[in-house]
Amino acid sequence: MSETAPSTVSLTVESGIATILLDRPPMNALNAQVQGALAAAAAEAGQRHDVSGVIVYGGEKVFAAGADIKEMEAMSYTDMADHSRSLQDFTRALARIPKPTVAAITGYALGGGCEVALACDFRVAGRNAKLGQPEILLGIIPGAGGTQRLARLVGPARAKELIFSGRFVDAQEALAIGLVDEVVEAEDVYAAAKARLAPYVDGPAYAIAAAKEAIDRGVEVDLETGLEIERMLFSSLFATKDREIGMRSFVENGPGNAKFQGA
Ligand code: DAK
Repeated sequence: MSETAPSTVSLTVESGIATILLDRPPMNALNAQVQGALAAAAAEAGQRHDVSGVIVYGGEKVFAAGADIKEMEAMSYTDMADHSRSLQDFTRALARIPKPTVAAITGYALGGGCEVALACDFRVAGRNAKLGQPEILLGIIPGAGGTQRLARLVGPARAKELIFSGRFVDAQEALAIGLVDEVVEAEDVYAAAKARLAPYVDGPAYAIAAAKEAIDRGVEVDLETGLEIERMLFSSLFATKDREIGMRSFVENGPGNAKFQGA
């Protein structure tokens, strides 16, 4: 186990799964310090060889109610213009973790909090979850990927309705529109997120990373470019030990029995 320095964001690793825990009561508002610590924790989890998957969790009561409005209120246009690119880095750093990631959502996931969840591969929500992009009620729009990732996940019309209105979506509606992947009792959210990652621990890490990159880069580009990305990543896996192990195991023992090394 290890911990990053700032106490508002901790990184712990157990049995191949890293947990990035947000801990800034009462609402886990994402001030600049939390955003920076979150980006650092994501980078560390992405690099560590003892990590096969990552959970982002805000504890049993709340995921995160968004960027710290009290901090943002004091900012000028030039403050924001100077810092908005580096501010976006916290969701970018999460999205670029080359391993499966899950947002384990209890309570509110609003604004920047919803954007953190959108930057993960999967979202598990408690029945008490409320998700939304209420920035419009503050006279702004989502700034950490919400206009882009929400539209890609639930479609442009639904994303527009949610972002224009700023309304909150409960867990059942979120499941129905594909905003979350699973709904469980709030106290079971963390365990469900772990269960979702368990199949990938001891998996072929480079192949999983290649699949994630091919899909994430592919949805940004035209089909021909996406197919080329896939072709190159596919070929690159022939440099891995796990490709040899996987095919030899199939030939000798049939499908699904390979013991991968993550190499
Ligand atoms: N920031 C600061 N404080 C917050 C907060 C927030 N986002 N959310 C809640 N709090 C504080 C409240 O002010 C209150 O503080 P005290 O009065 O006790 O000092 C305390 O948390 C408890 O909140 P409430 O009393 O309001 O509790 P309720 O249960 O009645 O309501 C609520 C909970 C979450 C529904 C409500 O607090 C609420 O609507 N909060 C604001 C949600 C929101 O609007 N979120 C979006 C924020 S804007 C960017 C990157 C990211 C962003 C922008 C740019 N760049 C890269 C450029 C992101 C923007 C946002 O997320």
